[in-house]
Amino acid sequence: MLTIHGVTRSRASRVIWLCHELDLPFRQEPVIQAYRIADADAPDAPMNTRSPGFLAMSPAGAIPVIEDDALVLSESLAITLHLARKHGTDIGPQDYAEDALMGQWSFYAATAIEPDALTILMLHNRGTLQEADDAGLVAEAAERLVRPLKVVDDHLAEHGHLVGGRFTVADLNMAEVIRYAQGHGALLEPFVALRTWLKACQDRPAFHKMWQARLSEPE
Ligand SMILES: N[C@@H](CCC(=O)N[C@@H](CS)C(=O)NCC(=O)O)C(=O)O
Repeated sequence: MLTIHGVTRSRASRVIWLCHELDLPFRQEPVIQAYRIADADAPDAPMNTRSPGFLAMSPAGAIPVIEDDALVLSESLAITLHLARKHGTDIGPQDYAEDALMGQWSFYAATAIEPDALTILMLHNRGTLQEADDAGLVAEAAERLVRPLKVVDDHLAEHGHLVGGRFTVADLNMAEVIRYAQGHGALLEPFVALRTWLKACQDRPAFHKMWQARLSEPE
């Protein structure tokens, strides 16, 4: 059976959402981020991203990681693309061109959107703006995001989805990355097609199932 290493309050959420979309059974090992534990190196610390046992499997020391038979795979978007390719019906690529486009949108999410969206998650969404510097960083991140979000919004306004006119792993990957910036209402406000699409993605039963599991984990 597929094993997912990583708590749901992490980028493992992407993999778990996809597994629910695919009705794919999995076992979850709740490896937690080291920075969320007071003493990650203590002998009684829970399995975390600095635990020797975890590092032996995945030296990059980050979650999620999957074990899929003999394959050990890290990088959340590589994992979702792999699983969609392997198990996907409509959610995965139907030909090489779709495969390429799903990769294109996923890498765009990871490189053009995720770093600044994470800044917004960390400094804006959590209401931890403590210093004027933080407000400045959020404003700069939001300004940089306008261009890539417009690219996504324009595409969605014309096509409804990112690839193939249907919900695919590309939408899932992009929606999970844009979710980090979702708390910044003013940033997303002009992008009507994007907001409509994001709501539809997050209305999916498989997303809800993942989200409930996420909420049931300690913060
Ligand atoms: N690009 C990687 C990033 C993985 C990553 O940074 N994961 C975070 C949790 S969401 C983590 O494991 N951090 C470990 C730590 O800081 O100790 C991916 O998409 O999987």
